Amino acid sequence: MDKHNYSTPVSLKNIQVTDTFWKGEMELVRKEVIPYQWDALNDRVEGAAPSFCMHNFKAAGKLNREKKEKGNTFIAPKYTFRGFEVLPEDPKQLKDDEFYGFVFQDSDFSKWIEAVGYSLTQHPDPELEKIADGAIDIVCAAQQDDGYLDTYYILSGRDATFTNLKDHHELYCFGHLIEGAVAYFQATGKDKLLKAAERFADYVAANFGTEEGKLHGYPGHEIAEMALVRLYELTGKEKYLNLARYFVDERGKRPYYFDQEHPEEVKKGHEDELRYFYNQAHLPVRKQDEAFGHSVRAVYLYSGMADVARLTGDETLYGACRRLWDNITEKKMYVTGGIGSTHLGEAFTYAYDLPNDTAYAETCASIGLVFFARRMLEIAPEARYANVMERALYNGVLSGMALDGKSFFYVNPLEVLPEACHKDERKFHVKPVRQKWFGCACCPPNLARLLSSIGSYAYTENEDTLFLHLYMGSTLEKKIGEKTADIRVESNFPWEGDVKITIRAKDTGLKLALRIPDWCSRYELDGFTGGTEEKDGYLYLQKDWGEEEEFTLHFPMEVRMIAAKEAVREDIGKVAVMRGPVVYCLEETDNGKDLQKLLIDPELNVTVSDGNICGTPVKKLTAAGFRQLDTHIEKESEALYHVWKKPEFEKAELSYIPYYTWANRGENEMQVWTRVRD
Ligand code: FUB
Ligand code: ZN
Repeated sequence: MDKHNYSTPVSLKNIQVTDTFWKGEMELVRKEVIPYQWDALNDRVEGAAPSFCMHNFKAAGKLNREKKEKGNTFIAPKYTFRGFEVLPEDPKQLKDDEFYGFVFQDSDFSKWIEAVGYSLTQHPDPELEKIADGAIDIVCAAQQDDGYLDTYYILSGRDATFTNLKDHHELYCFGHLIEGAVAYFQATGKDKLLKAAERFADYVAANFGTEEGKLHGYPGHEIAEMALVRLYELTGKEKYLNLARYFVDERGKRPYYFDQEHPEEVKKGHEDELRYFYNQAHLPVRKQDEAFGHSVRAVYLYSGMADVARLTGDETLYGACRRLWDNITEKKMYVTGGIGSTHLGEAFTYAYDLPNDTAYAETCASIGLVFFARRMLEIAPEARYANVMERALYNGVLSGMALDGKSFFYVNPLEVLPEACHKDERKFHVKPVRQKWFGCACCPPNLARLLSSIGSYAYTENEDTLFLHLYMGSTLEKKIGEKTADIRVESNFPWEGDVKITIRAKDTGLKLALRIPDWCSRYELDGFTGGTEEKDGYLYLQKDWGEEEEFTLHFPMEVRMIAAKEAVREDIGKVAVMRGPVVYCLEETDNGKDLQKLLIDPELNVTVSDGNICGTPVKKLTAAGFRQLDTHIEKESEALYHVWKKPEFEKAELSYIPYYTWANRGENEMQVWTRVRD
């Protein structure tokens, strides 16, 4: 793929994020989320759904010890499942040799340790490191002599290992373990967990592949693909890349591997190509051009495909990634960067099906979209990827966490009527307030690992070029040959559109590629004296740098009314309001009840003001608008229907707040899409 322009994320060790916005999020993760999640993993959070995560590792470690002391006396317990969850008979009396919780509970630890690793690169913290080392000891004690490390099967019987790849998440937990281990090693240089992950990877590599005698399966929930690529990039061991490539290549081939595991699925009579779309295993990946099935699984797979395409130069695979990217972002993505519009299967549906009040838009899915975007950028710096990355980050991702970092959304609707969440079964998945924790707690630790590594999404680099995909205050070091360039970015994104860049890069030949956001119709570059060129939404700057130089970019943050394509039935006649990359919404607290009665003035008469939500500074918007009055029908005032009359309106001021800050002031109505008065 010579025609591409590869780059890789800048190591977090070479970036310090300094701005109030993202540094604030990282500090929340460090001070609130990481300690809170450690308590949650140990089931110490009063009133929160139990995790059982560390319990399971301890139980598996105990079994290991006993096996060594007394020989193998283990009898596999019989578990009672609810879905993929094992519940204790008495939650207050856990048995110290039994597994509880979802089959993928191990991954909660892995995501937590990954977040800890990233956080330590920005803020050394010996106390936290000590807790993390202790947790790693507990996890590693559970590892089997052959390298296997998944507590569900260790505790329920190893003879069943790899017998339900489709549903039981062994390879998902495996992938997360690698991600956590790599991050912790990169942050601390400590390799205990990394070695454990490698031993597990060696075990998986010895068991999977096209060779006779090996299993020809692949993960039911993807992530191992991109994790193995990370392990390969760290260790240089080809076998990990080969395993990632094998998982990508094998997926969806006929006869379906999952048919052997699940003959009952064949008997259900699904047409072949409908059978495994939930797992993106309905077709070989290179033949896929529409995003289907479970949305988190999908974007994790596409991220792994992009990684493999980048490292192997596989153009056909890259072509599939591009088609899938276009399909998602042109047909199946909310204005917030949310994806996966139905709770049934937490999945994508059909083109333009983007209901607002029953939306699923799982936080993890937007996070996965960010992963996919960054990987596409690593192949080719085209601003369309970074634009979506930014959209998802400031909206569908951040909405997943309360402003105090203490509660979380799994589902991110674009319209909420609290009564419906309580009384309408179709909307039970939509919560009107964030939850402390979840039995299936995939989203909170996923947020923690993304937010604490945000710098590696903002910047990628190749030999001589630094790509600025997102603007955030930070300082960076970039090596160019034997020389080092220092770059300082000062910005008050997303509230102000000015970005000041200071460069100390004399004799380095440093080039900069600055993304021009899709939300600004014009921009200005002040104080730069060298050569400039625009390509694929990036402004390339090149010059012989002096000792220290500074210049400024101005991206005007205009307020815009955004309309959806008419094919999106739910949004026709309505607009979402955006300022810069931030999507805004109306909340009942500021606008009264019955938000459906509000209309915005098409002239967009709007003022921007400084405000705060629960102490967090934000820009608020006030737009001229109207409230539709109830139609007055004499004698029939309680009638549900009446003969249509020209509606009447009164003037109203619409108070908008950033979407990601909604539901921080108690339970109330919210809406993103608002009607426009003709
Ligand atoms: O299956 C593991 C995780 O739980 C998925 O990634 C989430 O969507 C949730 O289903
Ligand atoms: Zn999730």
